[in-house]
Amino acid sequence: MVRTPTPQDRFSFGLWTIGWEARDQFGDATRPALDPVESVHRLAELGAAHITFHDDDVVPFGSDAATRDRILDRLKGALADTGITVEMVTTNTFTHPIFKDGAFTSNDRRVRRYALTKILRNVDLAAELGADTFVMWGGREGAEYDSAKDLFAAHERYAEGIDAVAGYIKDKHYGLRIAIEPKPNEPRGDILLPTVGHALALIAKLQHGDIVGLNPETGHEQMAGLNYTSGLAQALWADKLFHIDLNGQRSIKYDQDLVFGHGDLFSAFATVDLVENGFPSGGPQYTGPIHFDYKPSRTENMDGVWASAAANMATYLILKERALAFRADPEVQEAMTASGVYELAEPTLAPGESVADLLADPSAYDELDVDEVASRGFHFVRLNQLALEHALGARG
Ligand SMILES: [Mn+2]
Repeated sequence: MVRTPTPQDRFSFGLWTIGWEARDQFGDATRPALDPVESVHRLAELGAAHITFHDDDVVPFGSDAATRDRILDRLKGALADTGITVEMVTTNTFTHPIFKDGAFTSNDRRVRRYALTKILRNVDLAAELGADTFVMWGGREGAEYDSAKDLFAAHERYAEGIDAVAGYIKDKHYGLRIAIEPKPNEPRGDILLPTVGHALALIAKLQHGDIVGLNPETGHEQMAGLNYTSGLAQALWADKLFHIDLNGQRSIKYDQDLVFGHGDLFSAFATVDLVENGFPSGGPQYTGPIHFDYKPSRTENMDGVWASAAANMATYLILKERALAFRADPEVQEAMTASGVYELAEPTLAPGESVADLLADPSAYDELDVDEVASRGFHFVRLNQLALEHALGARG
């Protein structure tokens, strides 16, 4: 039996997910536009706790101030009626043709100034609505051709833009942190900050990097053939995992945005294991919203949209139950010990030991029986089979 989600599960959905009209590269919309107010009510009925949105998901691009206020008042009414809160806001700097060569990194300075203004105005809205996180996905920050960009200047402008927003957040004393969302390609041929690692490296050079972290998305890492859970782990290690976007992706191809678990299911189990159980020997753990950034497939009608939203939450709850059982199983703990999983937490040098001490220690090198040490089996396959059997519900 799958438990019914409750707000305590911290599930969150982008309004652009269920609201996607399913227009793609080759075909027209297959579904009608969805009123954000209806989305809030339906998500509340399904047991979600939060929504997130791009500015343009709620207020159409170019709306005048009176229209904007009227639309936002309706949304606030729905939030008050349901108890749903806004945990994250992000800015659309990719749909309108003005952004066709990027926002912060467009070759046209007028576009960069327009984009920065659009984002700063949206930061004000995010703060007003009580969001904790301001996501930046630079979907158009890139190029199709290597000759098109001065890539040194592009990184300078990208950093300048993020620092300008972070500095504004600090000046205004907003309770917001910025989370960069990496993606390797699509819609641009190549996108700047293509992976978690690239984004972490840029953050390290920022003036206001202390309030800038990551929003890694399952499919975005997997599109590059990378391990999503490993990306989350490095972001946690760096104290930079500010937000997550969960979905499904079946290997290296276009961005599928499937339901969570409908891509690489065993990888999804590992992701939930990390989020819910943390690292085997402790350390930082993700405690933020469980946010889904998926697209209901183009084949679905509105009934299918809501079924797919529920599927994300159901899959997460099933995997959570399995992951908790996996780690609680004494046989698994024994197998992890046999595999040396806990040994890795012990520093390589002893407390107070210097590199000179190590070099003078004959037991570390000259006297070490390397053949004996090399003969150790790590039994990782047995441990992985235990994980698989727990993931499939064949144990506990
Ligand atoms: Mn996303």
